Amino acid sequence: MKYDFAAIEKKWQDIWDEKNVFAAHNDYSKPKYYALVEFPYPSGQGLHVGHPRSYTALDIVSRKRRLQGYNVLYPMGWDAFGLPTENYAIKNHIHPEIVTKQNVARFKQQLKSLGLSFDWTREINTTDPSYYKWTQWIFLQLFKHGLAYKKEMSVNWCTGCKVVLANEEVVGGVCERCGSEVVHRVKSQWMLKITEYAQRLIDDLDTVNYIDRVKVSQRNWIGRSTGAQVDFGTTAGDLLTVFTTRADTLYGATYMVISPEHPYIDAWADKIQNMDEVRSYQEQAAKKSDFERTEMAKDKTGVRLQGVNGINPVTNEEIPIFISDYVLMSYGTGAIMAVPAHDTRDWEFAKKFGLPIVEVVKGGNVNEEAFTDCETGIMVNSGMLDGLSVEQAKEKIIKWLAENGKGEPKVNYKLRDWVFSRQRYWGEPIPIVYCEHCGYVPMEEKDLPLTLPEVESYEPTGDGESPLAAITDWVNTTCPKCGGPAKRETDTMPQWAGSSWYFMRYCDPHNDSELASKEALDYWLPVDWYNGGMEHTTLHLLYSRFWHKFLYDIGIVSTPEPYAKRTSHGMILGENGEKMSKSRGNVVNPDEIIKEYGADTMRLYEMFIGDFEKSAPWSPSSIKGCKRFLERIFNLLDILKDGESYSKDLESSIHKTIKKVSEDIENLKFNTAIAAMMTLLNEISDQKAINKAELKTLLILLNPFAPHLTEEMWEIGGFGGMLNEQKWPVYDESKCNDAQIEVAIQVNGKIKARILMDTDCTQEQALALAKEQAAVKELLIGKTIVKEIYVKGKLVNIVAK
Ligand code: ANZ
Ligand code: ZN
Repeated sequence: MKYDFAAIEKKWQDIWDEKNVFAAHNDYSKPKYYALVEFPYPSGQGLHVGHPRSYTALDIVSRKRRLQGYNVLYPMGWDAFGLPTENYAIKNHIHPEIVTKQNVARFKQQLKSLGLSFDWTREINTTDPSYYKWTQWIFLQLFKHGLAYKKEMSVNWCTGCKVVLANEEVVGGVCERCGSEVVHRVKSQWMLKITEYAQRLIDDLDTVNYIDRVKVSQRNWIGRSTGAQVDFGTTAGDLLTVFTTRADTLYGATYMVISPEHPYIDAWADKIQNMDEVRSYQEQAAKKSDFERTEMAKDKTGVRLQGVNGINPVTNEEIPIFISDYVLMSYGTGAIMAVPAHDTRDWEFAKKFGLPIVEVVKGGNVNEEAFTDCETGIMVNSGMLDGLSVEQAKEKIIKWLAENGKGEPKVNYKLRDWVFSRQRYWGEPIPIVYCEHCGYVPMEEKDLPLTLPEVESYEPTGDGESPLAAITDWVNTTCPKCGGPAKRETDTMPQWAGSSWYFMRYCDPHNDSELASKEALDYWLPVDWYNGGMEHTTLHLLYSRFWHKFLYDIGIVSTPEPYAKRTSHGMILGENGEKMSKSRGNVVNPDEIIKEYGADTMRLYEMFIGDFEKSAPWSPSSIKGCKRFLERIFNLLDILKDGESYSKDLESSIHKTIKKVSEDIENLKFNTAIAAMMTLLNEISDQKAINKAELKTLLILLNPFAPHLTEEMWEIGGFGGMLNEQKWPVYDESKCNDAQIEVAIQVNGKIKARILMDTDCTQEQALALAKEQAAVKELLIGKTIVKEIYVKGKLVNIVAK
C-alpha cells in the first residue's frame, strides 16, 4: 500500500472536525488538564515554521493526556490588535478589522492543516467586542481599586511622522519608518501600578514550576535591590536624598550626581551660577534613551552645578554636585552619592573631571581602575567603619544613619509602572470619560463594550493624539456621574492588554455576563502547562501574572498564580543557521512542507529537529528521514500477524519504549522519544513480523506525534473504535531492564575487561565468569585472592597479592 498522506490527513481532519473530537467538556467531575500555547498575532505573512514547534509540542502533551483519561483543554485564539495590522490598514486604506479577518482565516486554515487538536469551539479573538468588553471591564476594576492612574510621562515622538512611537518602532534613536529623529515629549498617559505587586511577583515564583531561565528573567526584570536611602545636606539648605546599595562606602563618596531631570535644578535656579550650561545639557540628555544613557561603555559627560554643594553626612565635608545623564530620574531618588574607588561609572567620571578617588575597601588598585569586586573586603579610610568587613560595615552604617535621622534601609525595584496608553486606533478603547467637574470617571459596566467607532483614516492626528480624537461624535459624551458634557478618553490600550487574561476566557468563552463563570475558572485554572517563546518570558508573563494576582485579590480567580508550569522552546532558524527573515531569503513556508511531505512528517520533523529548548537550523534531509520513518511504519501493516499479547522477542523492547516515550514527553525530550520509536521499528523490521498487540501499542505511542497516520492504521488494522479513544499504554518496570548488561572486571582496582552478563546474574556466577577472562587469569597466577567484590550490574573487583 502506498502512504497517501494527503488523502489520509484530509480524511481524519474532517472526521475530527465533524465529531468535535477534541472539545473540552464542562464535566467538572473529571480530572482536568489545561495545556496552553501563546496565541499568535495573525500577521499578513501567515504561519511561520516556528509556530508549529510550540503548538505541536503541547499538542503531543494534550493528546497523551486525553489518552490518559483527562478532560483536556487545549485552546487557540488570536491576539489581533496591534501595530502591523494598523500600519497595513493605513497604507492600503483597508479597515483593520477586514485585514484581521483575512489573516485569521489564513492562520486558522494553516493550523487545521497541521492536525492540531485545538478545541475550536472555544476560539477567541482579542479584537472581538464580546472579548474586549471584558478587557475593558478588568481595566475598570483596576481603576476602581486605584491601580490605574494618569501621569505625565515622556513618550517617543517622531519629528517626521508627527506621531507617538512605541519603543519597538524606535531603532537607534530614529523612527523605524521614516528615519527622522525621535525625541522625548511629555504627555499625560494611563499607567497601571504593577509596582505594587513587585514583591509578590518575585516571591510567588517559588510556588511555580517554571524552567530556570524564565524565573531568572522574571526576577531580573523586577530587579530587587536592597540598600539604603541616605540624606545628604546641601549648601542650598535642602536635603538631597540618594539611594545606594553600598552605604558602607559612604566615606568614599567624593561627589554627588543628580539626574538632568531632577526637580532641584529648577528649585535652585537662582543659586546655580552656570544655568545656561545646565539647561543645554538637560536638552541634550532629553534626546537620549535610557539605554543609551546608562550604557557602560559610553563616554561620561556632565556639568557641575556652580554655586551649590552637597555635604557628606559622615565626614561633614562639602562635595561638588554634578548633573549627568548616567543617573536616571526614574530609579531610586534620581540622585547618587558617587564612590569612584568602587564603582566603574563613577571612576570614569572622576578621572574625566579630576575628582578625588578615595579607597574605602582594601584590596584593589584604585588608581588603575575601580575596585568593584569588593563585597568581601575590609574597610579602610572610613572612620567608625575601619577594620570591619563590608557586611558588618553596611549594617553598622545603616543603623547609625537611622539613629541620627540621616537615612534608612530601603528596597528598590527596577520595575516601573506599566505605561498603558497608546495613541493609536487599533486597540481597546479605554472606558474612561473626562468631565470638567468630576475628573476621570469610569464608564458604567452595563455600557460596555465601548466599541471602536468607524473612522475615515487610521492615521494618528498630527498633534500626537490617537485617530479617535478626530471623531467628535464619539468623543463628546455625557458624564456618567453628573450628566454634564464630557469627553471620552481617546487613547487605546497596548497590545499586551488582551493577552494578559486570555487564558481565563478560554475557560468559558461565550459567557456574556461574566469574564468567565467562577465554576469554570475554579475548575480549569491554573493552566497546567504553558509553553511559549523566550521573547515572551519577561513582559507578557509578568503582565499576565500581575492581572491574575489582581483578579485573585478581588475574588475572580481562586489561585494566586495563573500558570503552574512554564517552558520555552528554541527558535527554528534558516538552513544557514540565521534567523528566518524575508530579507535573508531563508524563510520556509509551512504550507509547502505540508504539501510535499504531509502534516505528520512536518510535525514529527519539528519535534525531531533537536533539543526542544535550543534553536535549531532547518534541515531538508532530516525531513526526508522523518517521512521515510512514517512510510516504514505504514508498511508494518504488510507484516501484521495475529497475537493479542507481546511476543517474547519484543516484549522487553516494547516496555522500554513505552517508558521512554512516556517520560520523554513530560521532559520536553521529544527528539529522543522519536529516536526510541525508531529503534523499536528497526527491531521489528529485523524480526520481519509484528502482532496486533505490538502494533496497537506502537500506534498509540506514535499517535500524539503523527495523529493522522496512526488513526488510519488503527482503522485498517480493524482494532475497533477510534485511536483517540484508547488508553495510553502502561509499562512493567521489571520488563524494562535489559536482559544483559556490561560489567567492568577489575583486578586490584584496575579495569582489565568488560563483559556482558545476565542482569539477574548472582555473585558466584559473576565471579566465575570474571575469573575465566584470559587477562584476569594471567594476573592471578601465583597470587592469593584476598577480597572479591561484586556490584550488581556494574563491576567485579578482585584484590590479589
Ligand atoms: C554608591 C555606590 C558605591 C554604589 C559603589 C554602587 C557601588 P542597583 O544594584 O542596580 O540597584 N544608583 C542609584 N540610583 C541611581 C540612578 N537613579 N541612576 C543611576 N545609578 C543609580 O544599583 C544601585 C546603585 O546604582 C546605587 O549604589 C547607586 O550607586 C547607583 F561602590 O551608591 B551606588
Ligand atoms: Zn461629571
